[in-house]
Amino acid sequence: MIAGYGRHLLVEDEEGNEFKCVPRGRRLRVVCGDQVLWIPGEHDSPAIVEEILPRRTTLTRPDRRGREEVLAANVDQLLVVCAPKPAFDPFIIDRYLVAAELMGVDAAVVCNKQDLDELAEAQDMPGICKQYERAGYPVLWTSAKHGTGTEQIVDLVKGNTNILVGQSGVGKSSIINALVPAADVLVGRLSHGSGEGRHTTTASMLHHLPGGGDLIDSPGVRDYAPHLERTQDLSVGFLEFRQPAMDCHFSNCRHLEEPRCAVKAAVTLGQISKRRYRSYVMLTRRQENLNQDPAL
Ligand SMILES: Nc1nc2c(ncn2[C@@H]2O[C@H](COP(=O)(O)OP(=O)(O)OP(=O)(O)O)[C@@H](O)[C@H]2O)c(=O)[nH]1
Ligand SMILES: [Mg+2]
Ligand SMILES: [Zn+2]
Repeated sequence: MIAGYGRHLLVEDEEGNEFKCVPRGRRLRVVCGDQVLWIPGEHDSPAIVEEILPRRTTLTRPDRRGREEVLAANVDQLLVVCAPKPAFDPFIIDRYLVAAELMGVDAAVVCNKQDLDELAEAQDMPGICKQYERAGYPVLWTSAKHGTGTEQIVDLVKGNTNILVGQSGVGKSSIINALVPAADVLVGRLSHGSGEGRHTTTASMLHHLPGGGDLIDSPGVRDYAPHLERTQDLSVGFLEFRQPAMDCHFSNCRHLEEPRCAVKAAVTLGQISKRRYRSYVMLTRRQENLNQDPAL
């Protein structure tokens, strides 16, 4: 499935022909990236999606009632886009990276709008993004406006399915337009008052890149957290904790109040960023609160 607007789906067959489809029944929730079984419609009616094939990976978030909502399926890599404007928010990046680790897929950070570099320095964006590099993630510096740095994205996405995620207004759709000229996706200005994005993209859409690989444009968020299971070990979501965690005194150490914790020692020594550790603690508290309030 390459795009969906409510019950109106756009499905592509193996030859690349696109078909308008509707799902069979109300319960079938098809998402971008899904592989589906479908049958042609009779006369002028749309084709019908009968079944969703098993999903290799799912990108999720909790819905309003705290249940798992799938945002996209079968992606191999998350490209987390950030920018100096709208206001840089590294906690959102951290949470997408946790989602990638829990999904078992690759992730990279794309720092867009580098043509606005004087703002970037003011907001500590370069320093924080270099920490992601130290943690083990590829970090790309791009300007979708000038088309600079975007060729690194081409290399990174070759041969697999990727999704652009991040705050509204950071330039996800602009990156698509820079890489797929024929796409001509609508981009939106930031709002004058708040400087936030305006949620211009309202549905995910998959694009084929001329150089190979698929790239899904997704609607921007104000905040993001993956759907969490109560018992999940969230420290696996922080790549740079893994090595030191092997030296914790307790093998089931959660790196919170436990004595002789090698992760906390690495934070004290400056080998792990304090901000990333705080982010881990915040997400762990959120998981603990799930028992009291499933809507969190
Ligand atoms: N200066 C500058 N502006 C950019 C760059 N990339 C995008 N923009 C601008 O940022 C604004 C938002 O861009 P979009 O591509 O719509 O952002 P988005 O992430 O797709 O936003 P949503 O669809 O709301 O999630 C537009 O005014 C773009 O022209 C860039 O590299 N430099
Ligand atoms: Mg967009
Ligand atoms: Zn520990």
